[in-house]
Amino acid sequence: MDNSDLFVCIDHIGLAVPDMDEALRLHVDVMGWRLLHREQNQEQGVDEAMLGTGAQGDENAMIQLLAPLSPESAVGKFIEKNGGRGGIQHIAYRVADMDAVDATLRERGATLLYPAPKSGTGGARINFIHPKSTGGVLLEITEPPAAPHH
Ligand code: MC0
Repeated sequence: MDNSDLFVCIDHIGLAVPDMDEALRLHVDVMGWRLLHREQNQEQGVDEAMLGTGAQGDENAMIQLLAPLSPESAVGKFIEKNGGRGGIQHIAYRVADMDAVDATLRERGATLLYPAPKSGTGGARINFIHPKSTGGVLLEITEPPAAPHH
């Protein structure tokens, strides 16, 4: 794959939040972001809210609020390690062809977490690159469903 075909844009920034209601008050009522989508993803152990702003064109990055469904979930552990506070849990890069990008990244030595993509927001196909192989930032790769949710 050519490098220019690898990532389309930054799809979203995932913020771990200890309390979803409080986080929505801050981001929607104070900051003026719009709620685009709500979902619970049991497999990932998250209650999530996708937020958009401005014209929210196709390649505008979104904010994803992630509240843990249990303390043992990835987001629950992240918050615990962070002294009970929220923070940037991951950055998600959008791709158009998950299978091709997955294969290219593996060829180049990246450590993908899942052997095959799992289900993400609105039916997206997602995988992650472990923070230990990215200089400390958890990276998500996401291929949105054919009809995006915003
Ligand atoms: C852990 N570490 C992180 C991190 N989580 N560093 C940066 N960002 C994070 N989010 C660091 C720890 O501080 C520790 O560093 C080391 O990684 C521990 O790695 P580990 O032993 O493998 O352990 P865990 O248990 O902390 O797990 C980390 C791991 C996990 C990335 C494997 O969070 C995971 O499986 N994440 C993928 C799934 C996920 O995050 N789901 C939630 C979003 P030291 O230096 O102390 O060793 S779901 C989502 O986003 C969906 C719905 C969507 O967008 O569609």
